[in-house]
Amino acid sequence: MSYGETVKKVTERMHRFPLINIQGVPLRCYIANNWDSIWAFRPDPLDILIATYPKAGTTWVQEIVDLLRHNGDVEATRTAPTQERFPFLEIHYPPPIPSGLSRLEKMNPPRVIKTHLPIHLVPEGFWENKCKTIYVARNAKDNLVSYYHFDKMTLIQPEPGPWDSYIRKFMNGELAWGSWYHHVKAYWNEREKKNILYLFYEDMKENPRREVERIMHYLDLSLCDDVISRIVELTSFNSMKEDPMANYTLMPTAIFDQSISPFMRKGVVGDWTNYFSPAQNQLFDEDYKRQMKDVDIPFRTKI
Ligand code: PPS
Repeated sequence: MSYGETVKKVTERMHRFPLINIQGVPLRCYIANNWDSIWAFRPDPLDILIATYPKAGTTWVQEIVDLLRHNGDVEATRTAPTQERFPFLEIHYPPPIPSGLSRLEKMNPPRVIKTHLPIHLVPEGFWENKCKTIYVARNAKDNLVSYYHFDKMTLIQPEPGPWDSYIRKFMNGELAWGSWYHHVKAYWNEREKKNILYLFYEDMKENPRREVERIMHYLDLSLCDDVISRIVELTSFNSMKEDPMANYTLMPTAIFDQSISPFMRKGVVGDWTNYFSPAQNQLFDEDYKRQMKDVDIPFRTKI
């Protein structure tokens, strides 16, 4: 099939897919309908898992990990776009776009695997095989703003609807991949037992070098100072925004319409202040206290 024919076929089959609950978690129907094969996936002990609630900094950490594993050699990492280099465990699309599982089958370990699944839906093999797992969390308000823009431009996600109702859907755990609150809490509670490196987007913005070094140590790597500096530079927001291998511009527009909102949108901490009205902020804060009362995770909404 020619590229043009593939694009046409893809475009015809894409639409805003409904969500279906899997164990209380709303997932795109294509993921839910393939749930058994996702759950049965067995990773290799050398595979690395990058787990996040959507829009928390996945792509950024993927790029850092890839460069760390290749000693900062950009020629070795910029060989393919993000979605090809880092198989997305649970993703399924209408054919002919390959699923995460089919990409995984074609790659040899160690693979750097992306997931947005909450921890109770991550296939057991990751924990049995003691795979290294990096979790990135982002403060709820910025995460929500980023997700809102993403849902506008991702033409296979449910329609985000008006901003006010979107906030409520977020608070109620009704968005794809479910509750942000449950997600960040469950990984937090398991981080020591499962040896998960738990990172914060805000820490990465505040001091990227420190966080790159933390990732490096967690992966049992040791790179020289110059290479670390180079990786910090290559994974800055501005560098990645310009890099077609990292900015998702090679994703079909039938899936990501970046004319609506770019994937690499702003990349800042505190953008939520441009969106929440005082009343929305108060409602959100009161609900946040209720939902997060059983845990003390040091989230920051400004740096
Ligand atoms: S996804 O679709 O869930 O995989 O998205 P994800 O990569 O988790 O999150 C996208 C947001 O992360 C921002 N981003 C970055 N911020 C700072 N520095 C770097 N290098 C970087 N790379 C990606 C991206 O801009 C999205 O956030 P917003 O707030 O929408 O800009």
